[in-house]
Amino acid sequence: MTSTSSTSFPHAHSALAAHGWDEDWADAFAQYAAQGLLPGRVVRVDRGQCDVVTADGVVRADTAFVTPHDPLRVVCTGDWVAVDPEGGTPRYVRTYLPRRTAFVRSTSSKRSEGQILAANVDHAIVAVSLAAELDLARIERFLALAWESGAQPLVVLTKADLVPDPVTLAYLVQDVETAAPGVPVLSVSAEQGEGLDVLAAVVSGGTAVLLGQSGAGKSTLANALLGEDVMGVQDVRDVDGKGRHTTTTRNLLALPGGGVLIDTPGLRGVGLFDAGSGVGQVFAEIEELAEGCRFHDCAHESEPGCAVLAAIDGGELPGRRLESYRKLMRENQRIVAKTDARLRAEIRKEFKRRGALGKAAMEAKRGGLR
Ligand SMILES: Nc1nc2c(ncn2[C@@H]2O[C@H](COP(=O)(O)OP(=O)(O)OP(=O)(O)O)[C@@H](O)[C@H]2O)c(=O)[nH]1
Ligand SMILES: [Mg+2]
Ligand SMILES: [Zn+2]
Repeated sequence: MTSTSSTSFPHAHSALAAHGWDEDWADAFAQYAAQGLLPGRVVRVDRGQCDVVTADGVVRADTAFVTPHDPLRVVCTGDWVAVDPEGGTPRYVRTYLPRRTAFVRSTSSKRSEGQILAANVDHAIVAVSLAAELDLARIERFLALAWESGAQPLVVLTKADLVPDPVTLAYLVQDVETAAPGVPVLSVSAEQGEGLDVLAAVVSGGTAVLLGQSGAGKSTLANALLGEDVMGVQDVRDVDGKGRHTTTTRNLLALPGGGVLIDTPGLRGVGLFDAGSGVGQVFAEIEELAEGCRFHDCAHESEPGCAVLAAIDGGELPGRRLESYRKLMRENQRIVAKTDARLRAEIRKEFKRRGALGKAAMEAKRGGLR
């Protein structure tokens, strides 16, 4: 029988502590500890099963008991879970603890469904390769999801060794900064070890997730932070720097200097999923300016007294920012409307079903009286 004290903080095994276990998680887990279940953190998910790091080491566990229908309620990398204390392989995940943060994107533009990419993340690192031309709109999109997740975003410009001129590099960093208010922007070179100390300091506290396109250099960074080659890395093949999806699963790794890192497969695109407040944070300066518009529902198109347009005219706000803001806001509204429509349809169906049940029950009763 597992004693509950062995799973409660601060007596928890160092393997759990190294993976982010703290007093609050121990409190949230107390009810499951009382049932003799083991706490663990999901380090990888793979077709209905997952690897969970526990005080007894990594165990393989099946997720069948945990809500399989709602894609946002499936177990994902970074989750804290309760697993069976003993049994064969795989054991079972009985539940997961309420998430502190969750990085969610929409799976495709046709179906407004959310897909959860990582849970319980403190730092969302958007990795962007300096080997290709900067795409600020793409960075803004990633940042919207990052803010929405509840994590603190960070942009890491990788492969800085490919931009040998320091002045050019400084301009590139500045460009990204204008697209990322409130977000630290770092340039690093895993090749030359530059900027890695700063990044290591950021990720040494809490859990960080590496996001970005394939070939951005995420796994190379993960290896550099780990101090050993754990993640596979492959040469970028195409001339456009898009790479070829070397990493195929999301992997959670404990760092030697403290902190936890999740390396993810490259994302071709990230669709917004109910990320209205995230978009607002990415364009904080526009939302701030908008408070000075004459009309509170100003669309910043041609209205008189528009403070946003005035800022563009005055050269303080790049027109590109307003365009990008509009585009992401519109996209988000479409997704939200679609989700609402789907929810409404589901509720209607549920009412109909209940209505039918009620009618059947009434008829059965009448039949019984007859
Ligand atoms: N010059 C240079 N190349 C780098 C640097 N970091 C990574 N690369 C190269 O970029 C290519 C892709 O790196 P990966 O780390 O596999 O990229 P990834 O983001 O993990 O890619 P996916 O797993 O497909 O998402 C490899 O050829 C790396 O050697 C760097 O600092 N400088
Ligand atoms: Mg990779
Ligand atoms: Zn306006």
